[in-house]
This record gives sequence, C-alpha cells and structure tokens, in this order.
Amino acid sequence: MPTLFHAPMSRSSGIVTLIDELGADVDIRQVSIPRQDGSGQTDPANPHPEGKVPFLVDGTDTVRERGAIVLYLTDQYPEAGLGPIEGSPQRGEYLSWLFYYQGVMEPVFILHAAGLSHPMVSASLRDMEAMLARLSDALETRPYLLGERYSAADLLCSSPFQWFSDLLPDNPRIRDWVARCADRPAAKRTLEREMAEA
Ligand SMILES: N[C@@H](CCC(=O)N[C@@H](CS)C(=O)NCC(=O)O)C(=O)O
Repeated sequence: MPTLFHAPMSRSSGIVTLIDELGADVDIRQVSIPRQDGSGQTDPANPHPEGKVPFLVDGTDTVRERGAIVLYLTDQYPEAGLGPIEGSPQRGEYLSWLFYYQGVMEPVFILHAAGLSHPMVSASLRDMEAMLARLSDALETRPYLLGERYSAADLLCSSPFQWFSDLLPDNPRIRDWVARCADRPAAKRTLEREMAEA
C-alpha cells in the first residue's frame, strides 16, 4: 500500500481529499514541516529529499509534486472517474491542467504573493491576470475545467483559492467554481478534521 507523508493544513491536505474522493488504499502518515509562522520543523521521518509534503512512497518508487501525485493516483483508480486515463478523450486537457498548475499557477501565485515581477518572468509565466483569464475562459460554458464533471484537475487548480481567499478575483465564474469544489463532501471532511485537530 502506498504511503502519503502529510502535514495537516498544508499543500498535502488536497491529496488527502483526493484519496478520500478516490476511495484509495493509502496509508497517511503525519509529519511536521517548518511553517511560515516559525512553528514546526523538518521531520526526519519524512523521506522527501527536501522534507516537504506531500510525498508519496509506493514500494521502491516515490512521487513528489502535487500534480504528479494527483496523476499517479487518478491513474491507479480509473473507476473513480476523477481523471481521464490514457486513450480517453480529454486526457490531453487533463494533463495540461495538472502541468499548468505546477508549471505556471503555483509560481505565479508565489510571485504575486511576494509582490515580485520581472519582464523575463512575465515573458514566460505571464501573470496573475493571464492565469485568471485562462481559468475564466475554461469555465465560461461549463461548471468544471473539463466540462460537466468534477475532476482532480479542479481539486488541484482550485486549491490555492480555498486556502487564500484574498486571491479570489471578483469573477463569478471563478468564485462559483471554487465554491463548488469546496462544497465536495470529501473536501469538507478534510477541512473539518484538520480544523478540529489544529
Ligand atoms: N511544489 C510542491 C510544493 C510542496 C511544498 O512546498 N510544500 C510545503 C507545505 S505547504 C512544505 O512542505 N514546506 C516545508 C518546507 O519547505 O520545508 C508541490 O506542489 O507539491
């Protein structure tokens, strides 16, 4: 059985929600991490090479970076219908959103929060406005990024807005989509459990 190294109220919380959504057989092991407020510390029990979470260990194999973990798990549980598998229509769109999250969205959020901009950065990653426009375009005629049905791409791409509500733009398409994703029973279960444990 794979093991997820997880720290509550962190980026690994979304993976806990995904495991719940998938009904996946994954052992969840809590570790500590250094937090922005100065609390916590790197946990020697966490095998991630930089002590980060999430980190998935499956036998002798390991998976780091949330997009990769999402893809690894949704491919293992195709019957859950949370990510189009190889050969299905929209596989390309699904992969694109997972990689867009990791390669563009996360860096853009961090640069935005740090108040940093540079012509070389915007030439490559564009900026918050362009990223929000991509989301808004995708949601123009449909409730979720891949269409009528919720997928793990929604879970991943909506997650920063769930944690940092000040990032939410004044755009009803994005706001409603984030609310729909947060309203999933699995997402509520993770939040309630982690708030209770905090
Ligand atoms: N790009 C990574 C980011 C992982 C990450 O930075 N996780 C934070 C928790 S929110 C962490 O483990 N921080 C502890 C540290 O930096 O030592 C991903 O998406 O998985």
